[in-house]
Amino acid sequence: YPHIGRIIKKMAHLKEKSRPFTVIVEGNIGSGKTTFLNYFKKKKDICVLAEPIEMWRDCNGNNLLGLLYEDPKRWSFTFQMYVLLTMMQNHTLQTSQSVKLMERSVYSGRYCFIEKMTREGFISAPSATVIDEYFDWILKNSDVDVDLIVYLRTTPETVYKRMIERNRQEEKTVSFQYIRELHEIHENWLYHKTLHSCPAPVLVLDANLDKQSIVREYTKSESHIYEKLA
Ligand code: DGT
Repeated sequence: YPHIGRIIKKMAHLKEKSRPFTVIVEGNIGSGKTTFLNYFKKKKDICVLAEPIEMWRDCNGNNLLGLLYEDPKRWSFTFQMYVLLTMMQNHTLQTSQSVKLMERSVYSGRYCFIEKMTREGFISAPSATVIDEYFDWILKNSDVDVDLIVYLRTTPETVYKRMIERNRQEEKTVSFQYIRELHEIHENWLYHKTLHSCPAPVLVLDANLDKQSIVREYTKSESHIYEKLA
């Protein structure tokens, strides 16, 4: 039945075309992902999806982010499963706009945070297996494909200072060592490419700059994004 093969191919092609050009913005805690997203919010034809942090802070009245930092051993698994769900909701959200710009992704959930928590022993081996089964199922069965990763690259010192200054209640217990290790994981994943696989090409931006100069750095990503709007 060669014609069935042709129809399937055509459908796959149409499906491919109906997905917006999808960009995920990654980087350590405090690397400026929100500022980057806000810059693009003013642009036309871009669907900007911020990280669902407010959902993590209020899951039917429960502050999962707060619980996570209070008692990581007890709450990491619960928190990460919820992160994966809320990220999936952003990945699969339908939009008629040509570009979707997302803060973080199921990929950094798995490759950075779950990685870190498993290494720390906050997620036990059996629980990590459940997460991996779930994550693999997501990759195989849902459209979480991305076209470009913008990596906001920083030093751990810079982001630690920013995190202290912004004074988010839940992050009071986050140590410099935690930030440094998360930095190494991001570096190995997106810069040295020695950890896990990259789901798309990576554009690296210097995100150590202050608010005045950072916009110039952000504009470097515009040509990559705007050619998709043409
Ligand atoms: P920005 O705009 O670059 O300053 O971004 P942040 O720092 O607001 O956003 P992000 O995603 O780096 O971190 C928000 C908080 O949520 C932070 O305390 C780390 C935590 N977080 C984010 N994603 C995950 C995750 O998948 N697992 C864990 N354990 N924590 C996460």
